[in-house]
Amino acid sequence: MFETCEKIWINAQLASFDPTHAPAYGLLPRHALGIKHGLIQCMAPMPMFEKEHSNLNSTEIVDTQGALITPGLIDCHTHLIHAGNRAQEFEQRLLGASYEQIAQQGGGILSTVYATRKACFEQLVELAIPRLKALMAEGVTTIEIKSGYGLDLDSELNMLRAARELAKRFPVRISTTLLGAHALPPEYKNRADAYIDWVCKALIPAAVAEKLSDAVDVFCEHIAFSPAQTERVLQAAQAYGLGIHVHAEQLSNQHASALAARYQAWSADHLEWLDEEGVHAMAESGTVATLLPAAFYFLRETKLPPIELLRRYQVPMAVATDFNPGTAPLASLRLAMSMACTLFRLTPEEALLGVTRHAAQALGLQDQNGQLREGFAADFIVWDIQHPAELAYQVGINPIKQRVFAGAISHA
Ligand code: DI6
Ligand code: FE
Repeated sequence: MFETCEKIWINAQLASFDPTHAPAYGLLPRHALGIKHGLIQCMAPMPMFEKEHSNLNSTEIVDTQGALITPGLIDCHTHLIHAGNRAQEFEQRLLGASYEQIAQQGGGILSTVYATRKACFEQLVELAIPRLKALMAEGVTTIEIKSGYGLDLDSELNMLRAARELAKRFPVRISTTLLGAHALPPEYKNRADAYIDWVCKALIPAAVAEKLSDAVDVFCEHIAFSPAQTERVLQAAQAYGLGIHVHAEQLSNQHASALAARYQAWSADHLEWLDEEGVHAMAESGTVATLLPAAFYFLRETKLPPIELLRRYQVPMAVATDFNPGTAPLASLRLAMSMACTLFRLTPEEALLGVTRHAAQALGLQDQNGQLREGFAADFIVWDIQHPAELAYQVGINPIKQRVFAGAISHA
């Protein structure tokens, strides 16, 4: 079993998140984990490893001395690529303006659009690097990145190209999402249907032709796009075989989650205003509920997503940063996990599932990421902690011993 591995981590506690292992967190005490060709090749209890040990003289062995290993963390909803920042808007909101008021007056998302359109490809990449490094440093190995601050052909495609470029320059997996329907660009003022037409007939095909997007997203909201407009984008996404995410039920109940479920969306995201019908529809379609507690926190929202209903219907819950310059200037998935626990009352196990197995499912990667399992990607973190709950509990301490991406140690 172990003799063909390139490298073996031994004396580890594995928080596998594999649902076939019964105990909480899929915990496997005192195990060895071997990798080959960037994949997990073998996982077995230490006595089994010890039996084979004498035949392993050329294999590299890392003694973790009882450390905990989890899958690499997955941030399944970010707007990592953009220019500019909105600190002044943060200030305006604290002086009493609402997010909707600022958006209706032409600020909000559009102010980031103006800044992003001015930036060239290389600037977009450079601006994203510190954000990416912050996430990677705390154990993130897969990140979803959306467009949506370009809203014209060149700027949208440039955002996606910049996102793809990050995966070439850094040891990280990037899943890209075309969010052309994020806001109405000024050129299309009062012509939202014409803009949606253009998104479906020009923007999506162009992104597909360059293989720039893995999925499509829409901001379905009274300040953005209607359910009917959202549905047209989902139809186009489906026709091109792309994954689907929807920004749903963030500020009001538009029944966007049920709509997303009708299109077998990978995820519906935010969900503060989600109702039982929507939860039921998501359960039926296997759509992941991606919770974004940082946006809730920064907007000082009070309406909580229906966690109890999501549990009752067994809808998988993911947790992400939503890193963006408006509602979630937060480059810490660990803090998002803590917020999911303290603000939304997820258990630490739910929060961790939300950044591993369920986050992988939200990106259509459930067969290769988000679990420690033979045949899955060798993306994992060796932590200097005793119990996985510590990762949701403690903030501001980074207990990473090793970050392993596709089998290679990339941070020690
Ligand atoms: N909902 C959000 O929270 C972000 N996008 C969205 O549709 C906010 C984006 C921004 O304000 O820049
Ligand atoms: Fe978002």
